[in-house]
Amino acid sequence: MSTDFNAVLSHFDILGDFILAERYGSGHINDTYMVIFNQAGHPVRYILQRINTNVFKDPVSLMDNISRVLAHSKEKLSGLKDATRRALTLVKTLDGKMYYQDAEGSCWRVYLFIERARTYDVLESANYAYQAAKAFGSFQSLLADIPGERLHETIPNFHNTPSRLADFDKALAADVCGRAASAKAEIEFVQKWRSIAPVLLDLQAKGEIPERITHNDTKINNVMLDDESGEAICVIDLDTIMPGISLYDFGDLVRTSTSPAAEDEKNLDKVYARMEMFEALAKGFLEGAGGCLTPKEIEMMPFSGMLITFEIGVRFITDYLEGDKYFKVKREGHNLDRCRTQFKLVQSLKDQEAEMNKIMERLTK
Ligand code: ADP
Ligand code: GN1
Ligand code: MG
Repeated sequence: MSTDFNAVLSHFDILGDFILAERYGSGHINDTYMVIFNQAGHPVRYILQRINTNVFKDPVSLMDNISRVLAHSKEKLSGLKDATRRALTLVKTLDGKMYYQDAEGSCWRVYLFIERARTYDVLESANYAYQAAKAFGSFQSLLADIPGERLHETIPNFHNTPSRLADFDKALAADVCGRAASAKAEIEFVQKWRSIAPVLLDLQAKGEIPERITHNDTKINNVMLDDESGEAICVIDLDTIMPGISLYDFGDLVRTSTSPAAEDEKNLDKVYARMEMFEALAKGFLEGAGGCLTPKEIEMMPFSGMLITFEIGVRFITDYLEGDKYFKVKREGHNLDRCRTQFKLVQSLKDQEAEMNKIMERLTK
């Protein structure tokens, strides 16, 4: 069914005349559109998103988290030049709400468009990796003193790797699409590696690593880099901000920035972990977090890259087995291709574990 964008946008407090809306970005979850309004003769862009309520079942709590995080960010940025490029800004609806729910039940939100900056799906420069990790590290320290109650868990057990494995086991046993036979090697990989799943949660349960407020989706295309300076100016995609472990955020940076290949690359020879990227990420994250990480958290940074890459690989193969119900797919076998790159990267990280530990020693002495 085609969307009447003019009608949806008429509920938001935006000046001028609607010109166009087009699909934007490469996120796997929400429907994102770049929209243009004519304001006094100038084209002004906004980001319009339909929240994926199949994934985020409670949009009220979700938007409550985001509003609180953004209010806190704005307070910390107050007085800084360019504050509206350094944190997302929600455009309210005409009746003062943070999102609009249409007659079909779809939930829509609008952000100011951050101009003269962009996201990358694959990184080429170690400086960008450093910048991005520094931004996510300082984002985590920014969240440390958010006032009020504990944030809502927008997706319960989001980074609970054992629970992701339990979902995989169920999907494999059911094999509803008859696809298990085409993923034999990947299924074997899961079985071989599954013992790493509880490591971080066990450390947390023993009190050896703390709960923090984390972003939980620090995929490299969830931070905007300034076109001119290359500085990571704005952390975006705030839907999964909730209590977590700092290593989830570092691990996902390793997953999405160390390989020179796309997440869905078919030629696995192109997928491997670049140690200069790992080093840049570790340096940036340590600096950004501003000394708030504990020795145990720092020690586990190399491991976290393997764990999160494994976990997302497990989620991709689970979705493949279940018939591509969660992640957006563009081709046959897309989720299996994604799973394969993840497992190849896990192995490459494992092969270079000693090197990663040496890098950490160098950075922390
Ligand atoms: P998803 O949850 O589907 O990944 P995102 O919130 O990450 O959705 O948005 C998808 C893409 O849209 C981002 O990777 C980024 O390129 C672009 N984007 C999102 N918000 C903005 C913004 N405020 N200004 C400019 N581009 C944005
Ligand atoms: C999804 O929304 P996006 O594309 O930034 C997913 C992440 C996965 C990632 C894999 C809410 O992230 O958890 O790691 O795809 N987001 C959600 O690329 O499930
Ligand atoms: Mg995203």
